[in-house]
Amino acid sequence: MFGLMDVFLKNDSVSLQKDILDHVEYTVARSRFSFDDFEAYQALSHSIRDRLIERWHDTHLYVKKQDPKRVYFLSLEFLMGRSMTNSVINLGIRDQYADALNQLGFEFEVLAEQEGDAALGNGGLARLSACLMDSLATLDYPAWGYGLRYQYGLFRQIILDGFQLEQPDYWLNFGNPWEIERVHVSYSVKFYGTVEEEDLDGERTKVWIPGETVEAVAYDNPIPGYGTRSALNLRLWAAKPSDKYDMESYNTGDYINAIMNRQKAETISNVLYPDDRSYQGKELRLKQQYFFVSASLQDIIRRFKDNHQNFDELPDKVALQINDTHPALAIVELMRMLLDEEHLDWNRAFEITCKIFSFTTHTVEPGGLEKVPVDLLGHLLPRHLQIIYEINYKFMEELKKIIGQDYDRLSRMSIIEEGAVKNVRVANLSIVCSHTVNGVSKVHLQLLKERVFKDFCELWPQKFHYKTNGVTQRRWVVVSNPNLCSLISKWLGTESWIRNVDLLGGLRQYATDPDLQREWKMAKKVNKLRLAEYIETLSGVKVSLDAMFDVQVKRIHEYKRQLLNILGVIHRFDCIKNMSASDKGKVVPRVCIIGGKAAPGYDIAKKIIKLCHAVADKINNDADVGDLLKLVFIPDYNVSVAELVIPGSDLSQHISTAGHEASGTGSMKFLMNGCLLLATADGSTVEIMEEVGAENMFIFGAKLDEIPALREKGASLKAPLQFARVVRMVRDGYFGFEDYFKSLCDTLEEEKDFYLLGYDFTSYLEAQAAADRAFVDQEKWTQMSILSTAGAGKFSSDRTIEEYAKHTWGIEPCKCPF
Ligand code: 26M
Repeated sequence: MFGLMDVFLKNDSVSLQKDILDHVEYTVARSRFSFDDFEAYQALSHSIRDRLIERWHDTHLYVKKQDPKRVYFLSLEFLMGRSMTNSVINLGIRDQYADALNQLGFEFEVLAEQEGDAALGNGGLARLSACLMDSLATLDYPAWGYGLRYQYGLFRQIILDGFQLEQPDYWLNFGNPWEIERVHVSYSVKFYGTVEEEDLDGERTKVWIPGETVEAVAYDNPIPGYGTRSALNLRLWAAKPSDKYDMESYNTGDYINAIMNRQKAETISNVLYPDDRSYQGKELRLKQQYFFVSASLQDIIRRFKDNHQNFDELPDKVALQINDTHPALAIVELMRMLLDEEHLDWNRAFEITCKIFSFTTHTVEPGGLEKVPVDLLGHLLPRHLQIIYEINYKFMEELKKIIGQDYDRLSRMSIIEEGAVKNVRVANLSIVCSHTVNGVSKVHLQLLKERVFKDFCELWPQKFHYKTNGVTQRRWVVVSNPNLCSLISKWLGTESWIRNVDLLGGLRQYATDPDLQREWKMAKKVNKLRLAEYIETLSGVKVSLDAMFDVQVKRIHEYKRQLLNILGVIHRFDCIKNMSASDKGKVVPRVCIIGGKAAPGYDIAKKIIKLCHAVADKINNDADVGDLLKLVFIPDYNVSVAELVIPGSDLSQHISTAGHEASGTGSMKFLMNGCLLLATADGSTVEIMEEVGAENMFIFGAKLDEIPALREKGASLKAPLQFARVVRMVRDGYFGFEDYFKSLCDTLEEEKDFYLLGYDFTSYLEAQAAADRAFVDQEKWTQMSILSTAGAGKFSSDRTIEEYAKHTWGIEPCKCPF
């Protein structure tokens, strides 16, 4: 007889070595006596994957038996980054693997660099999904993630002569050992066609006769929790041609064309759309959304039906979270399944649906909300459009009873937008059919109430909440900053903070301890060295480790104000150029680092990238300036680049115009890594100030409640002379490309300066000067740095998930006992 422990894979160094060599020979099919780093990475990842699968099976069997209520997290985007280091850390076998590899003559860190970066998402929303999955697994919640398996992830950013070029990210080129293809888990997804009425047992029912069928095949990605055997599943769907329905085309004899047509099916999951409003209303995007939603719901309902017959129990077993409006068709699809396939009556179907769905919005501007042209939706999904109209009709009738004949308000709240082009307002649909709607920070909820969803918040105040975003300390400290990680554990006397991040607060008492300060500075230095080497290889710019590393990395957007940062750098450059030699001695040396992608069609954002390069060219080659100021652009910012950049930063900037960043999560990663924040009181920064204390940050800029009046004043707001001067330098061609930068400079004209760069410039420079003064006093700086990490506890996604679980989903942990 086997004992239970004997059936598990062994994790001692000798077993791991054998295991890796077996995978070299049988999985990678190379000789165990001769294989290179990449082959070693492949073998290693398969060995790790085996251990993931083991836990994942155990979790599934156990959860299936317990049959608790589960949450299904639906998102069109997940930014997972690399999996290998995260997996061995969460499995708790990193040291054993490092050891085994050393014996074989390899180094774990070197092999980890072989892995590509899974970038199936754009930015904040997508990385949040990944962090939430890590927390769900770590906290043993019964949960699944659902998404799309794009063959092309977010474009790779290449910089040529300072201009951004986009290149396809065919990330599956070298295989993906972290996924398991499930050819037998597949569902038919239907599109187009017509709706007809049929008699069913004497009742008239609607029947959708679809015109196209595509197969959705599951690819499973195990998500291991930390310090637990739980491993969750992230199921991503890929589109494949359907064999079932194209008999006819074969029979017509047009064999070649029939084959060619099959290829079209695969385009559905081919490419991730870059975040860009101009892609709204595109048929393929809508097809992606429905494809994803339909496959996921078929899977979820099949699982429910395994051991339940009565759909009234569905809300006790299933919670569906929709990540922004992108998966909102899930609501309509569930209605369709309950009505047309399960034959529930309307009221019962609608009541069940509303108990299941909850909706997170990540948007701050009413104009940014998703719309789908009615014609497009009716063409692609005729039955769904009928259901949407019916939901809206009933909603409007109810609403009239409550608010009377206020037609302006009724038309604002309608799910259908009337006009030259009729649109479905996807957010309105999501609000009407969800039991809970949440924003992603405290001020975001305020914006929802005052601006984005004013009418709905007044109608259903109890429906609206906020869940402040968080990030996982496993990825953002333990994986990416091992030096700081061991330092924290040493001083707290425990590693428990990795699962219970509130313990970080325990660092406060040592913030002025000279020993901790020394070790803290040393850890930062090592990380800065790593970053400096990276910068030098990328751009050839040598940077001094004594300089303050000042970093702004995030998607390029006008509201995020990378331009304010660059103008600040120009100002600093200008000051240094005009300084006496003795004053120069007092300048705090800076390395200004900017990185991020611009959406391919976002012209102004692309000009900001070019400006950054043009300014960098000038500054970095100026002998008067030398090491006092450097500007570098880090190309192709993604999760793995973030893992390198964030730990090596001294200062980080989060400088959106107040009221424009729903939350912001980058700031939280920097905070955990002991970087000081230079920020506006926007999004989650407001809550960071509550935790860390504004005295330990550099806060500047117009406040949220001042913005409307400032915009009103418009042209009468005089931007400071310093601002006019730096803008002039760009305009007059001091950095070249005069014509090209003209439209960028035009956005800063007084009456057009929507994001208030001119107004905020003075206080921005003051905040920068305060950062300089603080940096001179290294003891003070290090203390602030320690206090930043100590105050980061609230911003763990573990806290976020606990809040969702308790208040939104009503789910309990379900922990496998062995
Ligand atoms: C739109 C149209 C076509 C294709 C893609 C899109 C699209 C994709 C992603 C639009 C928006 C997308 O993401 C928005 C986003 O990332 N929002 C950010 O969400 C973070 C997590 O809540 C917040 O911290 C940020 O403040 C918010 O900007």
